Amino acid sequence: MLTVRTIRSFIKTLPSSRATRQICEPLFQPLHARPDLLRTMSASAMSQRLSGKTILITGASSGIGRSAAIEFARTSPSNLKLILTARRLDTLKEVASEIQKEVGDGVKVLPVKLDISKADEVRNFVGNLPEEFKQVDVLVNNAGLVMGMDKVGEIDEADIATMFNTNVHGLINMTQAILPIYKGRGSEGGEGDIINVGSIAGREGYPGGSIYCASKAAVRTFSEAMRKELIATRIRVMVIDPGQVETEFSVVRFRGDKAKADAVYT
Ligand code: 8X3
Repeated sequence: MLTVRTIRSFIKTLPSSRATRQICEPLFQPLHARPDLLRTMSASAMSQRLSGKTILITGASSGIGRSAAIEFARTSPSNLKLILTARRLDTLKEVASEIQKEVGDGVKVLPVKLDISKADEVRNFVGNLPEEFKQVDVLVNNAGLVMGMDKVGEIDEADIATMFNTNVHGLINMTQAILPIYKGRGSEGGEGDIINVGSIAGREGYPGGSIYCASKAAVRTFSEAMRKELIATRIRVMVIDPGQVETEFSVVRFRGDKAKADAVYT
């Protein structure tokens, strides 16, 4: 039998030239010493696992949502469906054509105008999807926002409603809209992935961020409870808690004041 040991013994019999060493040595390095190889192996495993899947990303017109859409497309460029939602349809269409330009027709992109803070829009969302996009496999609950830096006692009621309606109610409503699809799949109580975008702010509150922090804490505990409810199924619930990421997040927080927003990241 051809084993690593026999190959090694054979290599030892070769004249020890620099060229021989250069070719043979990398073959026997432990995997952790070969990040390039590891990257290639895991990229192709990921690509295989994503192949044929339908991925739904909310808040996909900018920031983390947009980048996630592009990365999914790059990872599985030959057989993937992406449903991208956001309030700005024009921007979504730009993201869609950017993806199509980069990876070609192997990725089918469906841009859908959706304000997840509006319960009725979310309620009608799945029913209005074209048949070929209805079998969602991965839901990325990314849409979320922050308004202002006001301290408790001075926070505008409308801002509280906007943040909770989007970050919490919207995420919960979208999850409830998609779960029946997952539960109807497979023989183990359901199958599918839910990736909720939380925040480091949901783990520790900061002054001027009380409502946003509370909304992200809600995402975290909602997800924890749901994960326990679904533990016996093949429905996986994940939460990602990013820290500061330079996106339109702060521009929205400061109501369009770009200078103030930029100052957050410097
Ligand atoms: C955003 C994190 O710290 O900018 O989710 O509020 S932070």
